[in-house]
Amino acid sequence: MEHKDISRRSVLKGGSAALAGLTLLHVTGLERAFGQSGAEVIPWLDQPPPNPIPGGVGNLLEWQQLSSWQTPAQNFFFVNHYGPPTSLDESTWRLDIGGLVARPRSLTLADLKARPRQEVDFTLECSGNHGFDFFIGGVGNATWAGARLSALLEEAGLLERASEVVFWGADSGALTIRDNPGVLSAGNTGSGTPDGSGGIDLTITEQFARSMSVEEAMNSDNLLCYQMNGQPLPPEHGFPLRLIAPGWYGVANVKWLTRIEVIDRRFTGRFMARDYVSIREGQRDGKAAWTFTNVGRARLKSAPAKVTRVGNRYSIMGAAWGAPIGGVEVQVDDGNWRAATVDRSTPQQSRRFG
Ligand SMILES: Nc1nc2c(c(=O)[nH]1)N[C@H]1C(S)=C(S)[C@@H](COP(=O)(O)O)O[C@H]1N2
Ligand SMILES: [Mo]
Repeated sequence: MEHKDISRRSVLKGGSAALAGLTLLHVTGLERAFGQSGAEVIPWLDQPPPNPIPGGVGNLLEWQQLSSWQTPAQNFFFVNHYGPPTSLDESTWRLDIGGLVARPRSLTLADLKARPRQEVDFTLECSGNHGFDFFIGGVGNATWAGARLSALLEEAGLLERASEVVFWGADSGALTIRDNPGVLSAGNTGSGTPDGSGGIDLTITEQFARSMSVEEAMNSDNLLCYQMNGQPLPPEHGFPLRLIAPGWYGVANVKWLTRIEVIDRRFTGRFMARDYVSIREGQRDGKAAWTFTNVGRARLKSAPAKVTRVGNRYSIMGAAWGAPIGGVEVQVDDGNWRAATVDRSTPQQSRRFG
């Protein structure tokens, strides 16, 4: 096969059942999964354009350099909406658990480390990955470790009317609440300034936050995570503590956690109700009807990572993640779909997420 015929659009198709995690796929046998010595990596013709927002998103995975199932922390992509917080000093940092709980808590990192340590292999992917030309490397696979969130929530004692758990990061930034001229919101005064056309702009400083229902938060897979690949969390990935919610898209995995707050209503902050909301047009009674979906649980995805050549033998290697993987088929251009060999020897998430 001529390598110029292989485009990244040759899709890998996944199935269901079995295990999750970043599962490696290989068309012609696993022994060369990451490329045999002497194998030549055939560069993709459709290289992504340069990253236009290097401050907000970076360290993107270079698929054709994939050489291990685990992404080293220093090569792990990051997405920072407000930039990393400047001063998170372990000696003064605390995790506060408050709101609708019987016993509010304020925990040090040592308190969290003294609890049973739980590990999980989890593929973290930004839900925006593949949504923009430059953004195809917003995914990585690591072994995360920390204390079980559910045990801490149980200790704090959720009050009966508790329905939602909010995870607050230490990072914050400016957010303009209403920037659409022409919208009149009666009674909206505060520090807002009339924009001259009936609308009112109000700029606030918002802290990064995401929420889950109590039921979702109590899932025993969720970690208050202080380690990545056996090392302390690096600053850009949330030191000293982040939420790791296996099965959820990146945005749910709040970094630089400082406060967990239990409330009795839906939390509608920026990253729940304004951003990370997908809008889809459908039909109802013959008319266009739009649905709004908050980004939540990850979907099954796959990607060809690299094509290598030894002599005139080509191998294709790729990955599938986001849901249990039953099987994978590969098609090169208009050729037949062919079954890929799925490497199940790589560490996998110990628990299926439901
Ligand atoms: N506090 C905080 N947590 C955050 C973010 C953020 O900007 N601030 N970005 C989220 C998004 S959108 C993604 S995709 C993941 C990325 O995690 P990483 O930067 O460790 O790869 O972190 C999530 N957690
Ligand atoms: Mo994200």
